[in-house]
Amino acid sequence: MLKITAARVIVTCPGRNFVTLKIETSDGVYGIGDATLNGRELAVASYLNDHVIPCLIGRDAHQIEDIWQYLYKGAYWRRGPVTMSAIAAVDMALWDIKAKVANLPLYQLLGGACRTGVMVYGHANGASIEETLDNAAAYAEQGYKAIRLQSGVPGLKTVYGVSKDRFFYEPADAALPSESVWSTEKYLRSVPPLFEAAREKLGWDVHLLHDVHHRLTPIEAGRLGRDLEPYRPFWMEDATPAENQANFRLIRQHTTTPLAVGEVFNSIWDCKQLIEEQLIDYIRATVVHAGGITHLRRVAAFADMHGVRTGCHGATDLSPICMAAALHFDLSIPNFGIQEYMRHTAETDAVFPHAYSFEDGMLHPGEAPGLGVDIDEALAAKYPYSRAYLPVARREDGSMHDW
Ligand code: KDG
Ligand code: MG
Repeated sequence: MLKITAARVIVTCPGRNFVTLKIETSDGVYGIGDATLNGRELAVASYLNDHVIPCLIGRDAHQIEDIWQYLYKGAYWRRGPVTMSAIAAVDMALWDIKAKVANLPLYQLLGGACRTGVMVYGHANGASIEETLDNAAAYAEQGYKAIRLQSGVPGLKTVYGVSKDRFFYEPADAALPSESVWSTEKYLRSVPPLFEAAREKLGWDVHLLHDVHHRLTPIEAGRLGRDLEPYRPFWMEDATPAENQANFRLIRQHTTTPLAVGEVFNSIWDCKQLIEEQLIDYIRATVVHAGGITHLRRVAAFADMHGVRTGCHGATDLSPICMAAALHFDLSIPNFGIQEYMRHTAETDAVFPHAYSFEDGMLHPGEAPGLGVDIDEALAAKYPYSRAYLPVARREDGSMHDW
């Protein structure tokens, strides 16, 4: 038995907040897991400290599935982002430990590599179409095979997905949520010209993606998807809020643009109908918010039966630990589609030294045993938690809009 002897939560803010769980074992091997839930970080830290860690001490670190079931079924209160992020952190740390004990990179324990690397997409954005496409051209020059395009909307001061920096994007930018004004009409007019200009400038050999960020109704999303069809986007993401999974039937009836959804999902039950009825093409649930590697593998296997591929969320609020976990997962499953890759800042990379690397539009998790990522606790301690929230959106008449 490999006994769990200690576990602790490390909260750090090297440019943005991250929550990390570190689990130690009787033979000295430790594992780490990401528990970051953007804007609700301390809720997960408390869930782990106050309710999970006391139940872990003394258990066998090798019993990953049993511990997952124990934390999921045993708590009585199932699902939800706080619970599932906490379970995910435990799960990642335990897989890290198991692979370190085996002296293998984690993907080998997950069945070995199905591909040579993981195709990623980068984020190009700008205040205008021209600026966005200059940015996209810079990504293409760096070897990216897939690029997400978000552009400022004429008539709106700020828009989701458009940052101040060319290569770093951090949407949680204020100690209390800032307010932005939203107009669906203005937005819908702005996206097709962006994609038309993108194909003219970038050609047809690069995948182009777009994130709607839940801002449209199903019929509006159907119209946008249809308008984008001539430019063959790789996907239209989060077209409409997905609490009501049946909403996607309406979008599907109106467009052949591939649909991706699920970065806010935390359970297979959030996407059961979407996958079963083949209402989507890519499932975006990710390791940290969807119950860890153990649960995400279940989601991927179910998706594979229905012709749905993965496209894991990979924004800056998912720590390098989650990125490493996602890459091992991506490399090992048959129905991988694409992986989002928003680069972290140099400060974040220094706190989380990692073995994964980017080359020619692809990421590879590297060959270090375990997840191949560590946390420099002394450095992490120099960056105390600093509350930061995503902005909220209101329509031009002042009413709240979907994020
Ligand atoms: O925490 C929220 C961000 O991760 C999200 O706004 C980023 O939509 C996003 C994306 O696709 O990366
Ligand atoms: Mg998104």
